[in-house]
Amino acid sequence: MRTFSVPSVLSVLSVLLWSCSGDELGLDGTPGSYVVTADCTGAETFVEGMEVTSTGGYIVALASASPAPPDVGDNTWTLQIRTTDGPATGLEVRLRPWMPLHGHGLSPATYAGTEVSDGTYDIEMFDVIMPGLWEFKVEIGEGDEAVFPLCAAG
Ligand SMILES: [Cu+2]
Repeated sequence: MRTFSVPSVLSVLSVLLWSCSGDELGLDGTPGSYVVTADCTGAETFVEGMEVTSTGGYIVALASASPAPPDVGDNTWTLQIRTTDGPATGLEVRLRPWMPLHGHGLSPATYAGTEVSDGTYDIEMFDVIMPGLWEFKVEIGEGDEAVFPLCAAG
């Protein structure tokens, strides 16, 4: 049986926790136990149906999210996209989650939207890997995006 000294285990944990910079570390009161605190500065409050206007002028509504609000783990979203004339059909839609504080996204980087009815797009399941502020970028075609900055509390 192998044994590990407490200091060596702690130093390995520290390296792991620090390897994704931007998290605040703090003792939770238990010796040798660390808590990663999610930094959600800049996030908007999640509201089902919340809307963002894309750079190209589409109105993108986050019609439903599971879980709600979005959180660490598997997430599924339904978007409703429209213009002032009505539902926007036939769009190429994908979601690109991005963690601005750490400069990384997910793997795979994007998640396709499938139009299930006029202007309604289901986003394939995506797995949010860590807590904190995420910029959920809805990309429409090329060069048009709407960004939902939301907190994954973890
Ligand atoms: Cu990160």
